[in-house]
This record gives sequence, C-alpha cells and structure tokens, in this order.
Amino acid sequence: MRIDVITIFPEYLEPLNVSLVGKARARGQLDVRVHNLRDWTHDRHNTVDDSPFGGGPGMVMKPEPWGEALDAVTAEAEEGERRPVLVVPTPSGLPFTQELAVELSERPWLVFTPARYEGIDRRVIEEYGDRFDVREVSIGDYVLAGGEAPVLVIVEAVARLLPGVLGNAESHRDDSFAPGAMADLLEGPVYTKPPVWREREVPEVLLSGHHGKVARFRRDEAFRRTTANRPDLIERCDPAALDKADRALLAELGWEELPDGRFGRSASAVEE
Ligand code: JBQ
Repeated sequence: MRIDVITIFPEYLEPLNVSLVGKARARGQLDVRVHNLRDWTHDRHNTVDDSPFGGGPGMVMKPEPWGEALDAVTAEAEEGERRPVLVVPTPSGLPFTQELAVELSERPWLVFTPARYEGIDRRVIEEYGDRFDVREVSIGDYVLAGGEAPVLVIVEAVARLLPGVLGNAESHRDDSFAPGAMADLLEGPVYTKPPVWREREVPEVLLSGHHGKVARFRRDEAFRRTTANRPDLIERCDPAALDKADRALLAELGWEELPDGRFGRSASAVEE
C-alpha cells in the first residue's frame, strides 16, 4: 500500500517511523511519503491560510497550495486500479470505525490532507471528489488543533490490517470492534505471570486449565465491561448472539429483556 500525507507539520508524522508502521515500511509492505504543503507555495512567507469569506474567527487553508500539492503527489494516478482515496480528517466528517479501516486497508493508495482546525477551502474537496474517492472522517467528538494526530490514528488502524503486517493472523479475530468479534463486546481484563503480585491474585479460573470455564469467565467479564463503559453496544446487540448465561448475567446487571429479545437498561438503571 502507498500512503501520502500532505501537511504543514511533517515532523508531526515522525511516529510513522516507529513500531508496527515503521516496521511495515522497513519491510517494504508500506510506502509512506510525507510532503510539506509549503513546498507548493510561491510567496516569501509560504502562506497557506487566509481569513474566511463571510467573516468569523480563525483562518481557512487556501486552495492553491493544496491543488498544486495534490496534482503533483497524485500525478501517477491512473483510472481504475490505482485510483487513490483522499482521506480528509475533519471534525465534521463521518465517524472513523473499524469498518472504514477495513475498507481503506483494501485500497492500494491513500492520500491524507490533515488541515488546521478551521479546515480547507471547500472547493478543494469538490475538485478532487470528481477524480478520487473522498472520505471526510473524524476520529471522535473532542477538539483537536489539526488533522495530523487523526492521520496517525487512521494509518495505524489500517496498517495493522495489511496482509503480513501483524505477525499472527489470529490476532485480528478477537479485536473489540472487529466484525465478528465476541458479538461486539469490549474485551475483558487480561493477566500474566506472576500468579500473585502485591498480594493480588489472578482469577483462579484462568489457572484451572478448564477451557469452557475460562471462555465463560471471559465472556462474563466482557459483558461487565461493556455494560459499564458502552451500554450503546449492548442495546444494539443482536439477540441471536446472546446465550442463556448472557441473558442471566445481563438481568443480574440490571438490564431487562425487551419484547424483541434485545436488552435495554431497566428504568432504575437509566436514572443513575
Ligand atoms: C477529528 F479529523 C480532525 C481534524 C481536526 C480536528 C479534529 N477534531 C476532532 N476530531 O478527528 C478532527
């Protein structure tokens, strides 16, 4: 896979040399090219932004440097196979999900255009929307100063899905949020040696060697975490994915079975 990033802060992308993504690059599985947007400015101050038409606070990124940069970086784009996906991080984009990570991982070429918070002149997105597949994406509902950190997040989520990048092909299967993971539950706690640390013991069942009981324990813990941290995942859980023990545990945790077999927080639990 080829990845281009066009940014006014190339140093911000240095972490792409480290760890999983860095190793994938070193092995030739990922071709990452980081470009400085200011290389495509022509004035003395290398200006990339200007005040917004219509007024308002902050600055907007000018279209010309982005246009020249995108034309240069994507010059080799061909129709069909090598059609790049333009990934535009923005707080007003579609939520970035594992599903989108999988979709992007199946494409040969991603081009990222992280911008400062107020964003890029809209005409740039329109112009390239005609030539490439454009995905405007947000990594979450909080305030960031720019799109560079979202690029790091998205590239890591995508890179680990590329064939051969993760050592063990099995490692994908149980990911929380992986399609087909434990019925979209969060993962429970994990433990390793020593079996006792500062007088804290590893749950006995995990040392028992009883695979059925271990699986049940893990599933119960996954439900406890998911009800506590992500009740929305329980609410949209497919009732067919719930066994008898799951239902009993949810009831014990204060959830009630609805007429359609789904679960909802009982009135008393919602009040809290
Ligand atoms: C978003 F993608 C961006 C770009 C700039 C600021 C942002 N703030 C919150 N979430 O992912 C985002």
